[in-house]
Amino acid sequence: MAIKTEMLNGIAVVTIDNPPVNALSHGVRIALLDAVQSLDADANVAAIVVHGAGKLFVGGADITEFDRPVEQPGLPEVITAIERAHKPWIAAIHGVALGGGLELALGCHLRIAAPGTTLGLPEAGLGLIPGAGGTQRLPRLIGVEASIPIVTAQERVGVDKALKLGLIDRISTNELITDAVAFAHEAAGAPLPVPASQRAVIAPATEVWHDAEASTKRAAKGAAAQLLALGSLRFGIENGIEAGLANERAVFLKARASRESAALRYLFFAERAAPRPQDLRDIAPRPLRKIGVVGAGTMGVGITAALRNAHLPVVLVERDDASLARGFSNLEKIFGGAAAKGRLTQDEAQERMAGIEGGTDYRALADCDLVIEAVYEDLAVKQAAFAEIARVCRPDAILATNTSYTDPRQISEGIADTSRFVGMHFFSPAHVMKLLEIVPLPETKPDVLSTAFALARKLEKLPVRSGICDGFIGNRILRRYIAEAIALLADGVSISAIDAAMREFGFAMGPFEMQDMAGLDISYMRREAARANGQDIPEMPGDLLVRAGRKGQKTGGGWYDYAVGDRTPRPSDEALRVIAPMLGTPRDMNSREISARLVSTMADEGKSILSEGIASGPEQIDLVEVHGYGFPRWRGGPMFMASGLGKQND
Ligand code: T1G
Repeated sequence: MAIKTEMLNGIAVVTIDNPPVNALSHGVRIALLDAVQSLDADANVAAIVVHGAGKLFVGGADITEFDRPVEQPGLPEVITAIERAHKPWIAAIHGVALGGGLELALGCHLRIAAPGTTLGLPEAGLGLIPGAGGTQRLPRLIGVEASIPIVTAQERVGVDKALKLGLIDRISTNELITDAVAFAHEAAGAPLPVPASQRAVIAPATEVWHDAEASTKRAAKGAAAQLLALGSLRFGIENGIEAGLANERAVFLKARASRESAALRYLFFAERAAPRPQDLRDIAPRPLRKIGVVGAGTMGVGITAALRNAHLPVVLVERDDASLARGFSNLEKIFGGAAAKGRLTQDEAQERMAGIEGGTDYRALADCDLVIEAVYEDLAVKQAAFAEIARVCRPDAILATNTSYTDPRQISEGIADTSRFVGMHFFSPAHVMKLLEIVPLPETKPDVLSTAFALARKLEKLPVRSGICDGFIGNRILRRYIAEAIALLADGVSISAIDAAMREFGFAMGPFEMQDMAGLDISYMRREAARANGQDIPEMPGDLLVRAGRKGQKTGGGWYDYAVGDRTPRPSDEALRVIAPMLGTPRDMNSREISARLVSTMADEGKSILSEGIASGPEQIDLVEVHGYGFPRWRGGPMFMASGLGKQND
């Protein structure tokens, strides 16, 4: 049953019970509307408390319904019925009240929340706007300026701020339902509060709207929903509640059918499925009590910080004291920085460091359950590290290599039992980036793989399984993307036009700016090593640039020139001179044509990755692109775009 009602001496307590997040599905809406009508007519009912079963109030409308036409009654109808009831409805909120959940609470006459509750309108994150009164009731309850960040930037509000704003009327001090029933008794004996929708609201000065529009546009980076939500809020303030509600619903329904919303809902579900692959759900992971990290360079430090943020004890091993000391100093900077920003208390920062046992003797790894090798990306160095690691670790310890493209089969060659071996490609900075490519060997045991995914969950990472190929999923697509950008140069399109087109598409930077930031010499050295190994790798403009000493930002110039201490890319005559033999006759190409060509190239490589079984589904590739390579989230990813999903609505 989606809701149940029980009587507590004259107060009807309505419990929404629709696991896992009490989403306001069609069944819940029907039951709620029935309850409003029947409880209003029941002479024994003085007031009503509505709350959510389980760990939260209501997580929102039911997103799984959004690919189908709206089934009546819609949420606005339910909320309006509550608001027009003759008896007071009190929302008793705990955990979260999000989206339609907060809108439901706004339709109630009063709101009481348990400590620790957060309230928000995250619809824009799904390419939507609040569609059941959120952009209209909220400003009439807490004012326009306080509403803007909640409606457009998905700002979550805690109970203290909510009380101060007037978003809630009380904070529960004991047991939430007991306090809510007492509150309901008080309300039953008093005149009905003026519903939020009927309250007067002061229109802000015009510059408030202009400033909000400018900042929302900047933050949206090309996505539409945030600005639509702001527009809906403003329309209702300037045209009154009835027109405002009607306009909001119309804008919501259009957004609900948009390609942007289809893309963001696609990612929402893909992100939640990724950490629990179907084929591993019944395979128990091994216990992880202590993790070893070998290498205290950038990656080893980032991985150690991520492990400590998950409260896992770490043994950090380096080859010598100086390198180890550098690693510890960098870890102190990470946690000290988090404490300075208030993300950690000083005690938490100290606890992070206290959980790291440092050493230069591999024998310190002896009782680790899993060891992550994070030494220099060189096959011989990695193999040497594993020779030591395998010698000192327990035979049941899982051995993992952090590698961004080296074949884990080669890295594990010297190990007797490779069934316990797995590749784990962390993205730098490893304590910040959520993406983790997990690369099993053919012989990796299922419970080893299940443990790698369990570790990813514990680190709150987004794990994507990759088969073995050069560059796995992300770097393989990146290499193809860069090659196509260089092909555009040969077609005569300019470096800056290509980068500008990809920024306009929604990337933070274009392919050439990005190479200058990463450094051109890393991929150059890989090409040179492959050439030395007899591979036929054609000359590339990047080779010419590196040989001319133009390695990117770090040398003051690569594809672009950079002034000292300034990362602003400036077109470079010197670079053009160096790569002149590889440039085509200058020609124009419009930015949409440039981005279409580069994104379709990414999708083509993705199709090959799928056909080779390197990735299990297109959504895996899109998760890699969105979470590891800056693909604009509101476009869903190259595979989503190539699929044409949601295209019919644009
Ligand atoms: N609808 C349907 N399913 C949902 C859902 C929702 N709103 N929210 C979560 N799920 C599923 C999710 O797919 C997963 O499924 C399971 O619940 C647990 O999710 C009209 C239009 C509420 C903070 O955007 O932020 O209201 O993988 O792992 O970590 O104006 O879920 O187990 O099969 O995230 O405890 C607005 C989205 C909707 C909130 C709980 N609401 N959800 O976090 O669990 S649009 C949102 C969340 C709307 C109105 C508009 C989180 C959570 P499975 P989980 P969690």
